[in-house]
Amino acid sequence: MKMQLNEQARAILRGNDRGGYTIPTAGLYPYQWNWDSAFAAWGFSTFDINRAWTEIETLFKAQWANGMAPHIAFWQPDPGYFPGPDVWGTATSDPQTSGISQPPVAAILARKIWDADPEAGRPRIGALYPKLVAWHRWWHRDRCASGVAAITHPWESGRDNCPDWDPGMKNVDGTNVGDYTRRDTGHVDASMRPSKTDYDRYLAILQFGKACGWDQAEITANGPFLMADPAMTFILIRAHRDLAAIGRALGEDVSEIEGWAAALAAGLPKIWNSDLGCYDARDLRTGQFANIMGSGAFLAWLAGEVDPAVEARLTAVWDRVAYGIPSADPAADSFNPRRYWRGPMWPVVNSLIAMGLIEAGKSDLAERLRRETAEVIEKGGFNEYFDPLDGTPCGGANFTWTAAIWLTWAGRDADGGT
Ligand code: 9WN
Repeated sequence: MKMQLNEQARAILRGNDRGGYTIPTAGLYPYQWNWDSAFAAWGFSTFDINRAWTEIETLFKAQWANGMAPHIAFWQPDPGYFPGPDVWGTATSDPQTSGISQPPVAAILARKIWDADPEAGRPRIGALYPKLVAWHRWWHRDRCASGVAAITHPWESGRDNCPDWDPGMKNVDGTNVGDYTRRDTGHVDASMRPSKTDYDRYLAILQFGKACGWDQAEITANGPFLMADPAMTFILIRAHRDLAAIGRALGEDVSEIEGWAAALAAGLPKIWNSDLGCYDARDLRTGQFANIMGSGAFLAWLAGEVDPAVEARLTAVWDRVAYGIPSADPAADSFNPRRYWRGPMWPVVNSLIAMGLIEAGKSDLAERLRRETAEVIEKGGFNEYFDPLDGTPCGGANFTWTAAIWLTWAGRDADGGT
């Protein structure tokens, strides 16, 4: 069965390959998405290292002059997705892109890909390095002024519909966005997707960015939504550290990157929610915390920021489900086990949490997470995400990042073998 699933996972990556970039899944997501592509590259690295590097190189062909690597690159027209390039209306042309970014996992995974074949990777990482540095500098300058990493749109977080964003979203006026036709609910059941009110607000935030010509200073100062994201902060701390390690190995001066990582780590008290006893999302306009434990808080391991008391609280949340890690605490009123990001478990997020667990020496927890993730895939297939209570596969099928993390992590034996 293992060999068959390995084969199937490779076939999904090949099948979603559109020539230099990989779509997340046909129909629902027909373009190149930023963090999906980094995971795709990691998956390809298990059987085609050249194709792995190409994936990241293609992503960075869409990089903006200000350093931002956009969340979507619209390489070819596709009427099956909304909002498409014209709705975003950015100044980019080849390719057109969205106007926000997504979690910067590229440096974390590029380092792993380089480790897999140092000789083949040397020229590829050498050429990518300045682009990664420019993107990380953009994060530091345009998203981290508060001390921690902020997002200007829920889609920027990658965990789009989490209850984490509810405090910020409730203050976004979505009543004047005009008529539009959603496409997502034509591909998957509406009960698994965000509500119409959410979509109106997503569009209102987008329209603000478009109206100011995607002026980053204007968006962060006056945009309708600005929230501190613990997950983004942990990912970025870890990504800065990995980028610094890459730079060091290339003989570069990495003091600027080390400074970014240290500044973020020093900023963490800003998102410490003492009532909840863990790091939490926070509305930077009002100061309000989201008061929710979920996969974002679990990513603290990735940055080495979990003490025993926090670990106990996090594992209590995990113990409330059969298949971890839930994107939101099942004890919270907002919990919904199947609606996108409001409770389901995402194998791809689990893979990042496990990376942190392994480095923290928590191999038993890491192995539990790997087994639970492998089990839902073995039973349900390579879906976008899963119900954490009963393991039901949800969202899109034949999903690139689920196939990728099967090959790199979930489908491997505890000792890392295939
Ligand atoms: C908006 C592609 C992307 C993921 C995100 C996930 C979902 C898009 C959408 O799909 O977001 O970016 O239209 O719902 O939330 O994490 O990158 O897989």
